[in-house]
Amino acid sequence: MEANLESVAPSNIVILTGAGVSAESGLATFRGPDGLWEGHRVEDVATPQAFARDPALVHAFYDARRARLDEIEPNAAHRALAQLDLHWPGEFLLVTQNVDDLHERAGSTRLLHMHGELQKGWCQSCGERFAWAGLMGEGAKCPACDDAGLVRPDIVWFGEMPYGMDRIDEALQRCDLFVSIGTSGAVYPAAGFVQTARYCGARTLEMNLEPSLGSFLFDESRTGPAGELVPQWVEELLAAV
Ligand code: BV8
Repeated sequence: MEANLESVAPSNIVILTGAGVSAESGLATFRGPDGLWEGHRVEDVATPQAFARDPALVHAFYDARRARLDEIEPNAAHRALAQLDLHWPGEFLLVTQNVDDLHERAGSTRLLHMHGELQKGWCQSCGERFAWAGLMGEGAKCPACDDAGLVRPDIVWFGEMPYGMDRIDEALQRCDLFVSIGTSGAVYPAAGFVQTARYCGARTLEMNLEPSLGSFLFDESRTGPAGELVPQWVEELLAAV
């Protein structure tokens, strides 16, 4: 008698989050109604070419977003995911496309920022990466090599390789539940994770304010605000542990 997959509790979980999980904390998502990103076209602020063309604009864009972090708090979705991380006995990896620090501040530890972090810098002179809290601007000095003017935000821009891809692939191949939360499914390779998970036999669940571009790829799709859906789902899951 084959076990009904629905009744089998998952053991290894991979979760992918996007800008939608931070929306209820007050952070703008990337594709607002005007398609602009805080008033900018993505190609003007989130590519290496944009940085080479106008470093002052790109630094101002990231300095403003980094400063915003002091004004916001994690929301119920971040807190529920941190609780799941804390209490889940099996393998667990939260992969976020977000560059804010809300998952950490809610208590998540098994966490990977595949697109980098607002609160990190990267020296183009010595290659070191380091914590960065305040304004960076064009003349920032590297804390490792002291060179000034060659520090950039440690953010993965379009056309750059996301971080942790080997670890993510390994986790996707081992997971039996993949959950996507608050992402439009517009950006690769993150938008392709659901296909890898399905190919490796995992069940797939999407929770999003509206069906994403890849909704048809998910076994189950729940629509609504993450701040409501995620705590409900975590409660369901932990009740079965
Ligand atoms: C790569 C950091 C290859 C910046 C980001 C041509 C040339 C080069 C590459 C490409 C190319 N054509 C295509 C590509 C690939 C490209 C790509 O996918 N482009 C897209 C636009 C087609 N990808 C890349 O370039 C990636 N790198 O491919 O490298 C390579 C290979 C070898 C060697 C070198 C390189 C790198 C992509 C990373 C770019 N950086 N972020 C920053 O943050 O400042 S991406 C950016 O978009 C953010 O990280 C964001 O997370 C991500 C995706 O957006 P979402 O998170 O999904 O946000 P969005 O607003 O779109 O959606 C929010 C969703 O939430 C919505 O669905 C909404 O309904 C929902 N929502 C709203 N409120 C709520 C909610 N849900 C629940 N509750 C709510 N309350």
